[in-house]
Amino acid sequence: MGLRGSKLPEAQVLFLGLDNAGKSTLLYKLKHNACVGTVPTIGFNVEMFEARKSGKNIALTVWDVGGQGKMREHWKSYHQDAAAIVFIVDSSDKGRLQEARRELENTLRSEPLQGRPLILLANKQDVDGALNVTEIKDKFKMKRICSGRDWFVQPCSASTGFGVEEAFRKVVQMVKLPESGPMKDNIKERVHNIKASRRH
Ligand code: G3D
Ligand code: MG
Repeated sequence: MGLRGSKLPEAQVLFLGLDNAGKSTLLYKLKHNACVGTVPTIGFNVEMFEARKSGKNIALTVWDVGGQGKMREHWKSYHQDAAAIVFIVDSSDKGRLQEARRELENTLRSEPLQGRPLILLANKQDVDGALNVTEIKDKFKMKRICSGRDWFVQPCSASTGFGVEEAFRKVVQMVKLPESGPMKDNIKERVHNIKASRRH
């Protein structure tokens, strides 16, 4: 079952990337078409989306997992269930591109994520001097690090909305639905457990 008890075929999508890349801004732009003021994510944000794939309605649960301290111990379980990875890059922050690339490479090495599609979002395209898609592909050595999986680089701006719809459509197109319909894992229960463990 999904967050709202949906019986639709469901897949989980992970938003990853360095802090300040724009993950939370993008999540809320997608969900509410609004620019909400974000604060650094402590823990996680999660939203449910419905979409159409191959003529069927599906549900996507999108996890925007904060990078801080205690949450890291939960990352493995997010990797286990992720049907697609969306890695968000601040294309205007040249000083942190190498750090972002290393983070992406580490993510792609994770055993449960082998073969899962990757959509890399070259975010903050509205900022003067932001690297374009060709430059990002080159800097991240995408062909080399993504061999063995489907991948795509989409330019976008979570602030202005440029490229955001296209990014979502690409995720829907590339995500692989789990074979046996709704996930066994009860997401509501997992959210509850994670919240409970954060209180301790
Ligand atoms: P994170 O969730 O990846 O850590 P946030 O990142 O979504 O919290 O965004 C970090 C900062 O980047 C926010 O600015 C946010 O407004 C800004 N941002 C996100 N996407 C874009 C974009 O496409 N263009 C521009 N120009 N800014 C963006 P503040 O100032 O609130 O810290
Ligand atoms: Mg955040």
